[in-house]
Amino acid sequence: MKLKTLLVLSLVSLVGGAVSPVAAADAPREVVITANDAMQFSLKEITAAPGEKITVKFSNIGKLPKTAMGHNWVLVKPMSAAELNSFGMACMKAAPEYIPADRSAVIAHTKILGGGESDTITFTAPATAGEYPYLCSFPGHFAMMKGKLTVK
Ligand SMILES: [Cu+2]
Repeated sequence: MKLKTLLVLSLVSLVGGAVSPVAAADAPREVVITANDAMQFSLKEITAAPGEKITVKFSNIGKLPKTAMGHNWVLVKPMSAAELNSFGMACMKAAPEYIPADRSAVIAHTKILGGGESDTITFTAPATAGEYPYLCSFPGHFAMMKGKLTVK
């Protein structure tokens, strides 16, 4: 009898331990992304649930100034590689933040950051499942600095 009680208690504590504390429904999930002087994002793939609130904590961990090696994080609507290329070209002409005046394709973006700077943004993931590209739109970077947010 005592053993049985003990077993039940251990089971309860096991189950309790396996369940991590659930964040409040409205609290955004935090995603940390860094970029460096070698033009690399630390994260190339992010997965989100449709409509999930996400906070991106983006940091440029490089040493170079923003005029030489600025980085941002720009999330866009689903598009082909050719369209993404055109978007990147349009960004190049949009100094100093490198976000085109026509923002219809832009879902969310951070500021352009120099070495040691960071920016935090919160956005709502699209309600439609799909692959949403992200890139750094600083001139010459998007070929190397890109990734995707998969909504499913
Ligand atoms: Cu960059």
